[in-house]
Amino acid sequence: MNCIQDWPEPIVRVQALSESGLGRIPDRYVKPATERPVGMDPMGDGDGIVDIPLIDLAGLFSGDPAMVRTTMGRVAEACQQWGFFQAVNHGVPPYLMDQARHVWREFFHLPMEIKQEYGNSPKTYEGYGSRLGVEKGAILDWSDYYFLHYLPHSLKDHKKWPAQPPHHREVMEQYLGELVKLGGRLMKVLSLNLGLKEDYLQNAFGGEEVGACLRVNFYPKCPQPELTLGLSSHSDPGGLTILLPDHDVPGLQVRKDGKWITVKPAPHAFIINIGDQLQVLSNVIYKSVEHRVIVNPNLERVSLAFFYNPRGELLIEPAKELISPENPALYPPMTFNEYRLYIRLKGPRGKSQVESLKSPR
Ligand SMILES: O=C(O)CCC(=O)C(=O)O
Repeated sequence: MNCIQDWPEPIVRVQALSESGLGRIPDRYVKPATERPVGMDPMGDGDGIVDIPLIDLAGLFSGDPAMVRTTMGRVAEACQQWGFFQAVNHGVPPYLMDQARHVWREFFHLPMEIKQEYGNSPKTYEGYGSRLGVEKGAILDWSDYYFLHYLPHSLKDHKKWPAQPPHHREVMEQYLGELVKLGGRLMKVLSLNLGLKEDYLQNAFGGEEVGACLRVNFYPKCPQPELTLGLSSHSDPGGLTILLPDHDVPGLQVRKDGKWITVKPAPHAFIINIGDQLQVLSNVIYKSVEHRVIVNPNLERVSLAFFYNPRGELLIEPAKELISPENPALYPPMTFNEYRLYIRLKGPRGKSQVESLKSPR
């Protein structure tokens, strides 16, 4: 799928840089002045007034039609106005969320030679990585990550998942199984909220065999957080993202009306956001929104981003039911495999791809 076979430069692990105790970050990580996180709010305390919506999903499963309607309404509003929300009472057991984060933190603290066995290449991105994009000389982000496939079954390969710490694969199988269920439930809510049949989006994504993958982000402590980013601004290229943040360490910032808002994670909440493929399918009723991650001088941070995506070879285009002479389709059909080549080659670049493909109204 991707013609690039290898990284353009030797890979440097950001964690190793951080642990070397350096006082200044190398120039490779210094962002241009316009991209630096001015007015940082590393603990998400801010003015405490603005945050993304927090939605209690228990209402969806309550059996009470009024509660179901109210909750669906809140989800619809969040998808249209924010492209982001936090969800509590989502059905995934809290102990499993904690275990999943814990086994990954343990993985990143294994000796480097064990982690290097899983070193990735830009061909598939699977494994242990330290950069997105293959442009020689690019300014890099202050993070390492691990990427793996869960669905479709043909792409899942346990040999590419860490074998350590013990129980890692077992915990992740259980966790990812739960997230696929949650993703499926949310697809129904999002479809109905668009006035589509309940199974519309699920079918558009491939039915039983959607694409599902995980990127675990590890943001080491950074001696000069004001000069860099853990992850540059981007919208997610896929369908729906279900993020397990680090509950103790805020870092995710969402762009709203030109301002960056630091999300304050609620206990055992997931942060859910719309990706570009849902912006396309909904013909921009739902919006994918730019977000980025700031880093911290005293605390490392771990987050698990689960991507519920269309299967790679399916054509994605605006739903016919949402198109009319007054609302023409804003996007041409494109497979997700073709679509995601952009971020895989260029790295995170705000909303440039989804905006450049949109036809002017
Ligand atoms: O670490 C985070 O909070 C966000 C991660 C993210 O945006 C991503 O992995 O795409």
